[in-house]
Amino acid sequence: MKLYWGKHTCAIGIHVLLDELGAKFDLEEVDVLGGENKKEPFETINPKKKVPLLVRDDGSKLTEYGAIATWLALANPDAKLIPEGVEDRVRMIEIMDYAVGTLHGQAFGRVFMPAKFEPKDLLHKAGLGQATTKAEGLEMVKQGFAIIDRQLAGKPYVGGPNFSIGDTALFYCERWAPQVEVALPPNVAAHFDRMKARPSVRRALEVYGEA
Ligand SMILES: N[C@@H](CCC(=O)N[C@@H](CS)C(=O)NCC(=O)O)C(=O)O
Repeated sequence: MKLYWGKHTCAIGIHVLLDELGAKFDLEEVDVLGGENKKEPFETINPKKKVPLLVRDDGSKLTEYGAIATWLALANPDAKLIPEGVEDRVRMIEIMDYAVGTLHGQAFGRVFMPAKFEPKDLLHKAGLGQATTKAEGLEMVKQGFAIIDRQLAGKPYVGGPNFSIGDTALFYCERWAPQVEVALPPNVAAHFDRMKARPSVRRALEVYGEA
């Protein structure tokens, strides 16, 4: 398998899962900050122009965080990366979807790439565009973590007692919080510490230059 990744990106969560599984995988770095994802050859490799992209051993490509994580879990059932109980499972999916779609896609997206969320007319003309969008994004980041904090009350991992694929989605969002100077609320901060104590996370952070 080959994982296309970028230094500051959510691909780190998939890296953690591959490591947890003891999978053999190659890494192909894409300079996302430098815009390499929007140029050839990557834009032909993944027309979505995003990482993570997982190329599986049969050569097929898989995109979207939740799909890649779910496939890794289903293809390796012994690792039990999806909670078994129905309630734990749906709670895990609830947080994973929220982390990927809202916290990442909507909130951090506004902070890191405000131009993508702006009407290209009035705000720009008034010189208010990026600052307004970033401030809105930061507020959404704080609200998002506050919601997850309540959902994490009394449980160590997003799916209950055990680590699962959903934890890696929350982890990659937690990793961005210090970069935007947002303090994590207590249950989320404890989850982040728990994640950073995992050998798989420590090894991934080394690759991402943050150990
Ligand atoms: N919906 C995608 C989102 C992936 C995504 O937004 N990746 C970011 C890095 S964290 C990216 O490649 N961004 C490049 C860009 O938007 O130009 C998923 O779930 O995998």
